[in-house]
Amino acid sequence: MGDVKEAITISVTGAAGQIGYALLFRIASGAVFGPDQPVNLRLIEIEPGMPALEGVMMELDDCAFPLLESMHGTTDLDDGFKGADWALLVGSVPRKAGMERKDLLGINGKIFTGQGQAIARSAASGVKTLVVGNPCNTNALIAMNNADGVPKENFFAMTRLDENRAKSQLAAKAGAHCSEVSNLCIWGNHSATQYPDFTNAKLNGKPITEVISDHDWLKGDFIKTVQQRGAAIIKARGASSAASAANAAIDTIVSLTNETPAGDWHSVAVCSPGAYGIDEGLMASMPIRTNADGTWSVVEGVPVDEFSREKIDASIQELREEREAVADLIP
Ligand code: NAX
Repeated sequence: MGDVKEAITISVTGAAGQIGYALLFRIASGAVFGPDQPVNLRLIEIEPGMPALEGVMMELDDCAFPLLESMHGTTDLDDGFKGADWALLVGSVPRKAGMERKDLLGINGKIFTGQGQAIARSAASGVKTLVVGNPCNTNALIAMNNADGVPKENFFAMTRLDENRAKSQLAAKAGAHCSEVSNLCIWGNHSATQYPDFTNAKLNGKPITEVISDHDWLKGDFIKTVQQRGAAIIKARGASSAASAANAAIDTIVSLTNETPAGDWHSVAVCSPGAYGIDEGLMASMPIRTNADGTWSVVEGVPVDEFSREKIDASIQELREEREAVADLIP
């Protein structure tokens, strides 16, 4: 028998929700951290979610996953984040009819102050946090600023679902397979202002703008389709995207834990170091490379033309406004 790796601990909030249901089984199967990496799952829910979480844990038991070393369900944040190597913040309160975006920012913001503080107190040193629960960029901003002593570069918010959606749309238009599309960056906020940057995207190494001659489509329907894909899924399915969101969370973690292929990048919102005219400290999506040593860098020198600049600026302005709306939650 070869050396058995020590288990790593993954904490997941909102574990009994739709995304949790599509995510936990893949983590426990080895699809995220590798086929030889045992995992401990610490599953966090609010009180009303606990009965459903019991059921999910029963199903995890029933899978008899060889890599699932232990699991624990709890409503207590310190208990839930205890020793976490990764904190996946999926749970949040959905927007209800009549609720303003600002109300949602406030309600969810309060959740993320407490979670940021508990991560700082109880997680493993070196913990990495990926926020999926919406509004994910600003929730991540709040958690990051409340997690005293945890490096800001260890906080991320998910825009990978948008990247994957954009790649599929471009491939379909070009009559190609989505795996042939590279260098697709989502800029800005995970919201309707996000900018899927087709100007730098490539199909088998060739600029997509040379492969797809319908530039009106690229500038119009393509961007709109990606921005509004979430709403289209809700309309078709009667529920928001869950399996594709869980899949994108997995892609994000895999991309952040493996060196990025030469010349390519992936999209994830990070704490802006001030690159590309994006205010330092905002959680904004931009082109990211994971280095061989496991650190990440913003890809430098990605051309931003006038059309892109305008789109990026609009999304960054929205992020500034969101930060303003939750200023009292940021110490
Ligand atoms: P569900 O409503 O199915 O599940 C959410 C779960 O979170 C529930 O079980 C609830 O009890 C729990 N919860 C609520 N507040 C909590 C708290 N304070 N602590 C711990 N658990 C808590 O939603 P689901 O479809 O799983 O979506 C989860 C979040 O992902 C939503 O905020 C959603 O908007 C967001 N999404 C983000 C995406 C992205 O690309 N970043 C895409 C998919 C999704 O829309």
